[in-house]
Amino acid sequence: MNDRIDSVEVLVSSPVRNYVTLRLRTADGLVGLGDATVNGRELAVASYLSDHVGPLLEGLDPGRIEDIWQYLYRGAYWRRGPITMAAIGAVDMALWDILGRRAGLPVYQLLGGRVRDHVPSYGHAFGWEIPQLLDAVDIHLARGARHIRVQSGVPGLDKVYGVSKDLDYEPAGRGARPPEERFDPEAYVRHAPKVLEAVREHAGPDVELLHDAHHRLTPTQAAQLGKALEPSRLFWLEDVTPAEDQEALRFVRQHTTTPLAIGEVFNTIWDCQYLIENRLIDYIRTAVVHAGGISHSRKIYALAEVHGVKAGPHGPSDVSPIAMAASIHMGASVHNWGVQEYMGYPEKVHDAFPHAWSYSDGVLQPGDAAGLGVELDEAVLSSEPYTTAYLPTARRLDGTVLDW
Ligand code: KDG
Ligand code: MG
Repeated sequence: MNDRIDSVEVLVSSPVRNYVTLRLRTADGLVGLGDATVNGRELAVASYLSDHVGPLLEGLDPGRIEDIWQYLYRGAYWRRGPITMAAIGAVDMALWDILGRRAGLPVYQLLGGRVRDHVPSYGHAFGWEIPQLLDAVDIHLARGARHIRVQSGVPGLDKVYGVSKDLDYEPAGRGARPPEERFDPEAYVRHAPKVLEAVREHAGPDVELLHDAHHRLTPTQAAQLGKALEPSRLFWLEDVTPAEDQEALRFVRQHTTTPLAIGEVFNTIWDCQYLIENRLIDYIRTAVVHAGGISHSRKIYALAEVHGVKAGPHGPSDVSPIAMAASIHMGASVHNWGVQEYMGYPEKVHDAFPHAWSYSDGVLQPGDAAGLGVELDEAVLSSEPYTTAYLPTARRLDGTVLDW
């Protein structure tokens, strides 16, 4: 029996951007860290952890990882959803961290050991106009990237998902109300093929190109776009339609061979099950923090493996370096792995969460520190207080609400 959990702390702060961090301590002095960040809903998860989960953890055996997962999932009665599953995810990450620290082994070793020499990753290249985008692609190519996500502006629109006027892209806007964007799906569907064609022409045939449609097309528009992008031979086209309309992907599948990736807004295996079992996607995008942690993500990836679907976890800067660590440890040890999204972080975020994992030349390494290999520099972590920030909302040009 392992020593008991005797301290549960929820740290809400904003080193450059908002993060929610869970820290567990055991009576024999071990620490476990978990990420609980849900962009724009941080305080909801913080309360769920502080008010409803933390008190239940005190006195429990941290070695009973699966039992605690089941206890927090089934014992809550009300289940699933981004807030609940991020809270459970943070606890799960922290418990695997404690187990690794106790065993003196990196988490990937506890998960069965390495299956690859490095974890392939992709970063974000964006540009308002095509020449600017091609310059951004060149930067990624120069650093050895083999996978690059490309996003551009759309003529006639002043804001588009994934494109910012400066180098760092943080979609959440500070303030009491979400920023609002206007979007024209039809103009986007007309323009995107020209962009991807220009990038493929510029970058050559070998680099893997990814593109994110970000939930806002109809099934027919998604099918049209997928077909129009076939000459550009994408590695994946992401979130072509709102992920809850799962039958829509069957229609899209019938019209295009462009590989499809969906799932960053999913938070349990039951959200993913239909798409995976019917092979309506090629990559499942759940993030370890949002999908119940390492224990549950492993089950999602195992189901995906049976049906020829690969993992392509969500990894923007709103997934903290702790969750990034957990994802990289899984990327090192899960066979059916596609690619890890790695948007990168501002330097201060790396400083707030000193980590053993590393990025270079387009690939990630988990490092061999015990556990997840992440520590906290509390002075940096708490140097900026949390302030409300919301992801944008979107409307069509006529004012109709649209998925952002
Ligand atoms: O907080 C929301 C972002 O994580 C999301 O918009 C980023 O779609 C995204 C991606 O693929 O990284
Ligand atoms: Mg996305």
